Amino acid sequence: MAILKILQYPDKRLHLVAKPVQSVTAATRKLIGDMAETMYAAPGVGLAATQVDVREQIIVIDISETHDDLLVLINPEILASSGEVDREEGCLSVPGIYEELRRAERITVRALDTQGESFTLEAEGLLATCVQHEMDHLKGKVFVEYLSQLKQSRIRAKLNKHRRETM
Ligand code: K1U
Ligand code: ZN
Repeated sequence: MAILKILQYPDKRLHLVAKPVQSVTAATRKLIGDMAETMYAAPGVGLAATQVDVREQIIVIDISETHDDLLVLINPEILASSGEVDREEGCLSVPGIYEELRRAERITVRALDTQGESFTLEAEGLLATCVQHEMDHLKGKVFVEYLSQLKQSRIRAKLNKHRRETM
């Protein structure tokens, strides 16, 4: 397996829209293994293929503390959602920035697994937030883009300052 480079906001490639996976192959499973390793190493609780510069609808998530509960969603679709909840979000493509966003509290998602089999997942809490955050990445949307223009320009300035200081 390999650790992949995670694109950093405001990289334009984070705004590209991912295409559905036509067939789940050994190459798809290799990419999923690399994405999981990259997510665990970061560390993070989720990663979308868009963040590693691959335009395919693939997400990995593991919200367990023991890193042994990997969820893989290929071509995910939200079938139903209910409620609203405010939760603080972070993003491996926007390091050091945590902001509260309002999203659906519970969702029902249909996706393919690593064998190409369709399954349905009922999610709530952090898992539901994480699935919605990662599905936004597949659509080319980064969580900070829900915030006001003022907040977004402050975030860009903070990231630029941090990058200048660490160059
Ligand atoms: O999409 C990403 O960049 C991953 C992101 C997922 C996420 C977290 C929280 C709310 C919504 C979406 C992260 O993993 S940010 C890092 C993080 O949350 C974390 C890092 C170390 C330990 C536990 C959590
Ligand atoms: Zn993210």
